[in-house]
Amino acid sequence: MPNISVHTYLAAVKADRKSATMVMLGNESADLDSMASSIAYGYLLYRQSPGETILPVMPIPRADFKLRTEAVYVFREAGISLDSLVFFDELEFGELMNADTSLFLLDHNILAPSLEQYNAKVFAIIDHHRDEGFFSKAEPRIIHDVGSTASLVGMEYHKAGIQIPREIATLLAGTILLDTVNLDERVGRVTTTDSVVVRGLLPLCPMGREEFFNRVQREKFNVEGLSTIDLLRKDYKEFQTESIRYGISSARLSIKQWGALDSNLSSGFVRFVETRNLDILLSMNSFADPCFARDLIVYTKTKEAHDLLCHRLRELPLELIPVEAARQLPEGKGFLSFYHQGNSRMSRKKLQPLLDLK
Ligand SMILES: [Mn+2]
Repeated sequence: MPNISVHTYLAAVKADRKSATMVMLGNESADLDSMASSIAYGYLLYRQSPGETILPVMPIPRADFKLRTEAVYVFREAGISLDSLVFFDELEFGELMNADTSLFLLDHNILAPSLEQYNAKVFAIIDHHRDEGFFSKAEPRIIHDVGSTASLVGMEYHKAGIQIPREIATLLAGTILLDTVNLDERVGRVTTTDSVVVRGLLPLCPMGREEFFNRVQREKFNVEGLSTIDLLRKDYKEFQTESIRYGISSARLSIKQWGALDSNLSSGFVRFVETRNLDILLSMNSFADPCFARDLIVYTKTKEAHDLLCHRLRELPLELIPVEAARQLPEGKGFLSFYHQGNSRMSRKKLQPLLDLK
């Protein structure tokens, strides 16, 4: 089997993207795990079937990539050229999904509402979110509760007996260290799989574990030059129930830092909610103070929804402590509440299924 470099692979598949036979897609928040896992798994499949056109698609517009500051950093360390990548706004996804294409879901196991029409295309899944029970015929269908999808992709290289190139090792290791907070047991995300995989990858990385983690982590929390809207859209997921459209942002700063950065942050919330036509917006804020900590901001359109949701949230094991009195925004603009979240283990991935919004 020829040993094609990652760069050659990405450039070739980009040039040939219109005839892609397999599309690697991460989740809509397009976090580092989604993007790194898509590239890494795409390359593994390409090494196994060099005749196929296996295209990783970055599930965000190219202009939004710069908001993923940790991804900008890890991709640079890995030597992945952004020119060799295909972003969501650079192709017609519907055209890509022709009769012969199969869709591989990385870092999610259910398609975003806007892509549900392609359900029949889903062919394989590698993920670490709660198993939603769909796509039972997917092959492989690997859904394990580990710290990072990147760890599961690393395991696939191992199973296939394919040596991991430096670029891929750097992508995967940077992701796993970030997702598991440097394999910290106290944060409650790391599993044996993550530790075993990352320890195998680190010798191929440009620096040691501590330094790599510290740098990725610093970039993750780098909010320099970002507006409130940028901070909200940086790592954002949207959900639709029968009657409610809601979004959950994962913002990388404390309420206090945010207030210092933007003295009028509530108007940023209102604009964000209005452009997306949301009923509810949660901002789950994570930051280092100096240890990993979380805040939570709750926005709803109506007072009734606000009371109901805040009551529900206080019943969940979030250990919420109000840091400011609930704030009514100008007439008709909604309601905001600010909390410190005592239970820092409660991430969006864990909270969202518990919200039970109807
Ligand atoms: Mn993930």
